[in-house]
Amino acid sequence: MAYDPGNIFAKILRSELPAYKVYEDDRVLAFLDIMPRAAGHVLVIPKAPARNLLDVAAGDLAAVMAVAQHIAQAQMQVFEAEGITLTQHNEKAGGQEVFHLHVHVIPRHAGVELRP
Ligand code: IU
Repeated sequence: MAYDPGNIFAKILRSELPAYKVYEDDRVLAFLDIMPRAAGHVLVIPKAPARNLLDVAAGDLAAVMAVAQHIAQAQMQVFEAEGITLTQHNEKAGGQEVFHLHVHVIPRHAGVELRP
């Protein structure tokens, strides 16, 4: 499937829409999810266009995952998390709603369910 540059995260990358950024480098942006499934829910995205896991360049995927690891380590401290959940959806049938690759990094606490 083709990449649509009109997607919401592409607009955030172009600063056409605001986001609460928590990390940025030349290849990756991380920001708070607007509808967090738990406090501190972060989305990590490549700056290069990629629809999802199926078309992302390997180097961009590696950069995204390295940042996801750093975010997870920070969440363990900042939110006193007891665990971290990563999720990543691909295509509509796979649960994807925004068609720019993103990895959800979600702090978890024992016995606390994710918000819907
Ligand atoms: P999904 O993996 O494509 O299903 O997740 C999309 C996420 O993008 C979802 O958690 C939304 O809350 C989030 N999001 C956002 O952070 N900002 C937005 O403007 C929109 C969606 I639209």
